[in-house]
Amino acid sequence: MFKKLAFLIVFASLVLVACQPAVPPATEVPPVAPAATEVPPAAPAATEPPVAPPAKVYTYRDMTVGFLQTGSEGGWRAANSASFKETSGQLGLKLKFYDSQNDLAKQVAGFQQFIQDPEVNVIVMSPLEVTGWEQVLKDAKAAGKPVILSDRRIDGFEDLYVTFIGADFVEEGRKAGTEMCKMLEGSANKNVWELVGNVGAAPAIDRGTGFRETATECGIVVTNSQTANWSIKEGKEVTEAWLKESKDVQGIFGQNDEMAFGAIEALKEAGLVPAVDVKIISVDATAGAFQAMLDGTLNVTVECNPLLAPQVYEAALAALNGETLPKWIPSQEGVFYFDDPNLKEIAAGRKY
Ligand code: GYE
Repeated sequence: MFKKLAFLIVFASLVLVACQPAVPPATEVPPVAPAATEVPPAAPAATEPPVAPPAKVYTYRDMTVGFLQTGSEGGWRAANSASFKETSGQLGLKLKFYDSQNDLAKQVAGFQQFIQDPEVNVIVMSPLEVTGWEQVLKDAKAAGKPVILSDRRIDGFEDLYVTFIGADFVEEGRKAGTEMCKMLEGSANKNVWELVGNVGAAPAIDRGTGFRETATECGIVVTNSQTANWSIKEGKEVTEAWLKESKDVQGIFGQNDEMAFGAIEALKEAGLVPAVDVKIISVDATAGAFQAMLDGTLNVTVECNPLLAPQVYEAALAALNGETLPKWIPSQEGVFYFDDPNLKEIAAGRKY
């Protein structure tokens, strides 16, 4: 009986299996491979450092620039400030513009303000003087805020700022010296008076160095040199004072256009003919200098380009994105002459 029963059970189960759909032998179905992107990365071997998430890629819209301007001392500075304000709008970045009113202590205070300001993520400065920046540069670095020097260099501490974008002031001075030599060729006396920018400023120091380098090669003697703080008024006053002492001057070197304009006024009032009796060279090549050349009262102007903002903002963005930049990005500049037959057209095409 038991045997019959056991036979029936085995026979029944064989029948049932046979009736089951044929199950392929279980092939190991790999787990549904998650979409390739879903394959979780193999956990890095314990030795590999965790992969840092990709760094934020900054755009101009992420940039808030704290800009420390020197002040508003003349045509060049006005064009430079306008370049920063207009270009920031075009690029869609936020600009915090600080006017240091040509006061070094105010400029340092503004710098500290931008270090503390949580919105500001990059600092741009046109340094009034070449020294006095060590502490604030160190503080900015500690705060993770890149610093870019615009227009004027400082002495040392290259490791504390990203780059300097601006002119070769020594070369500007050399150009002025070379041109003064040409104009005083054959002159019995070559006495030249120099109107200097604000004391301690890179362009004031370097233009003087460059001028002497080339001017002394043709026997020029700088018989008077004094600061006139980039201004027409002081340029006139200083020249008037010198003229009271002596009129034995064959050339005047104005380290910027405005001081040269002041000298022109003083010469006229002293009965001398500017650009004829006394040759005059300036630096900047602003619109006012072109007008003075067209009027025949200024002989030569050496260009110093104030439209630096596009290059500065480009460097600021690169710095925020961790790029390394050359320590100096020089601006391109020319020399312009009052006797250039195309002067009128050139003047008409100028942006500043
Ligand atoms: O020559 C002068 C201005 O820093 C290059 O500053 C600039 C100088 C410029 O006051 O006009």
